[in-house]
Amino acid sequence: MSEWNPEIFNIEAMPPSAPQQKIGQLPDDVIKQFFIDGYVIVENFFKPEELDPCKEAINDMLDEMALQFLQKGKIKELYKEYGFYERLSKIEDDFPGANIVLHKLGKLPQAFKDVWTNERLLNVIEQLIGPEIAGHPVWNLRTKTPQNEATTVPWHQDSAYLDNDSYRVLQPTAWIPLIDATAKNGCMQVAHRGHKTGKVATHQCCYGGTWYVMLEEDEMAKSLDVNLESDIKTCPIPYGGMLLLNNMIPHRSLPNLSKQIRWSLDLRWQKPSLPFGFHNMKNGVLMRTSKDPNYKIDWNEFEGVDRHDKQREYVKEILEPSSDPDFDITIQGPWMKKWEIVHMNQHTAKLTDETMSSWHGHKA
Ligand SMILES: O=C(O)CCC(=O)C(=O)O
Ligand SMILES: [Fe+2]
Repeated sequence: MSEWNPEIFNIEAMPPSAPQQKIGQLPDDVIKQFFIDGYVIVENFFKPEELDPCKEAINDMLDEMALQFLQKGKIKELYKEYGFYERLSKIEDDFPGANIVLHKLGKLPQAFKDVWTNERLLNVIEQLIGPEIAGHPVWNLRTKTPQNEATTVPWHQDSAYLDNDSYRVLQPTAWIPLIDATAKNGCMQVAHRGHKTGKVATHQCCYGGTWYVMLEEDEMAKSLDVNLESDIKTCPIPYGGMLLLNNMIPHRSLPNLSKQIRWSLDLRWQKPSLPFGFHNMKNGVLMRTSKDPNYKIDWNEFEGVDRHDKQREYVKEILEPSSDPDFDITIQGPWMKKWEIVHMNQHTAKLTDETMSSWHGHKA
């Protein structure tokens, strides 16, 4: 099988529509848009009572984290009165790595599970990948604080973070903001139809002072046939809506120029029988199967594996032990072995020239 499989990501991959629509399912033309354009915006999908618990869960995490930071002398006060949209920024003013600590927590509160396995949402995912559905090990809570390079994600295709097995697996993402996401507070941009070749273009590592891989615009134009003038689409999403992304679509998030935090969740799914592409470090979690209509999700194995620990282990031969492991504010992972390192920074600091040249002699 070749590395490039457009038919896995394009309209040929659309499952036949079922004779009867299930609750929450979207009209065929919306599903078609996902396969033809590589993304689709769905407004008014979630009720406030479905998303509000995520905000409460995050507030609880912030409470716990602030207390720990205060006890360790990292912050001056708890800043509780600042609330969901500003508190983390205040914490970061005292301790700039706070957003990274939170991003890495990897804690999956019940409220996030409830959204990820929401019946209407899984019914939509069924329209994209069919009735066998697993949650993908890579999911994120994004803590996009204002004016913060660390949370401004550059152009990339999600498969650039995964191993090459993922190049032949459709892995749709739901990007779900916990605030009205706008161009000003850093909503997403996509490269319209940039998934059509089914290719993963050459990425580089790492963007500015971050751990993110990046896809240069020239490369995106050349390899993925993206017209940089007409294909870049900004995707504002009001609270309650979501952006469904095909895993081959190039996307980025704009800088947050507002005063509030643009929180979001990104959740992924795929067929459970196919490789997850996460460098054999963590499997997905079965969420739905046509073989058992009463199937109950078992989270034990999934929750037993800390993705960020595994990612660090993968590159451990070149990492020095952290001096402050509770509050390590660097992120490393396999993608740093996969792409050329063009910027060194605190996340890549321990990757020596020698190690890098031996890795890139045998590119993944
Ligand atoms: O939320 C962001 O800023 C980036 C999200 C992203 O890259 C993704 O959901 O795959
Ligand atoms: Fe992404």
